[in-house]
Amino acid sequence: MTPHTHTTSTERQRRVDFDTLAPLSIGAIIVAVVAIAIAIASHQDAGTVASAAGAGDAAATATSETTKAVDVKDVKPDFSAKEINPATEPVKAGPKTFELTATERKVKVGDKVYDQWTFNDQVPGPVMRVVVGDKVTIKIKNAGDSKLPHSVDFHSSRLTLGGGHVQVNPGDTGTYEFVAEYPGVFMYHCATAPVLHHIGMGMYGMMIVQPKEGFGADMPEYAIVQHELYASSKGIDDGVMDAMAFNGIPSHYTKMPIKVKKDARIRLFVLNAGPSQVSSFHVVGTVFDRVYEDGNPRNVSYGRQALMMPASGSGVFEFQTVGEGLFPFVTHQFNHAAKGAVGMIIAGDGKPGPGAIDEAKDGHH
Ligand SMILES: [Cu+2]
Repeated sequence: MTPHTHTTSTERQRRVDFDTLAPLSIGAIIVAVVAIAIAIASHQDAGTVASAAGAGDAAATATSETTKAVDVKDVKPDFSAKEINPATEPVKAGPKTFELTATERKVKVGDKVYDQWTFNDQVPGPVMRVVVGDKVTIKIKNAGDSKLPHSVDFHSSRLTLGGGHVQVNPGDTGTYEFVAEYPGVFMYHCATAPVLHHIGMGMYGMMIVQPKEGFGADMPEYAIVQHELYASSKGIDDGVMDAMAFNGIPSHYTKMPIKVKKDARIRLFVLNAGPSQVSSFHVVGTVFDRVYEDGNPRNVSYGRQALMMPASGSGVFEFQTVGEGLFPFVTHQFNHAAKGAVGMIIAGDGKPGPGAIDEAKDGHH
């Protein structure tokens, strides 16, 4: 950092805040943040299972039996969890068709193997984006090697059971249509009984329904789904999660941060898929200029620090990352952040920079 001869109180505050970080490279800062998150998480995880495999069979029979933990070395995953690029962009109005394939897989997530039920082999399922008034066609396929029927309930629809009346057996397909009538950020999820287990195993995702006039000024947009990861059927029943995540992998965006320009204005679409916990979404180092509760611009509020999102609740968050530096995003229920519901936005070079503070001093702000 450039030495300053005169410092405003704001600037001093900022320099004090980052004094301990200043000598570190950005890489070291990220490593430190990750290390802190992991340290807290592993402290809290002490005594829990080493592997999460085995939830599937138990959940399939809808019993409350605790499945035995299996050492990760003994479980061969079908694949590693997909790293989800959170970037999303506006779409044009018009009919849209989405194909979802339900699968039941063993997925390596971090250093554990979870039994997961998925849409398109990813948890959360794909982000779908439409415009108010669009006719939406959903085509569901259930993989031939599935053991269970699956289905999809769209909260953005006004269909019976949200579309969950179409139950699809292994190897079969199903289809239905609806018109997206309300703008917002909506959950979709498997609606096959027991629904708690089908969601707890990973069958959910986000549909963004744009207002006809759009969400507002052009800015980078990112879609983030907060959710729980469970290691056993009993864990799902009792709401005792093994880990928490944004977009599938605990703490993933602390290792693969979202990078934006300095002073960036950005828009986040955030959904709490649950199935059983609430989210208190917050971005460290900023104040939300505007929040659209449930993603509907008519539910606007200003100057927010956090939004309470119930299970299946959501929000659109607009804010500025002032200057350069690190802007972690969390659920401010910090025991959940410690379990992996934490990510990182890096503005500019990631070092705490003069940014808008210098501009303010020069009278350009
Ligand atoms: Cu299902």
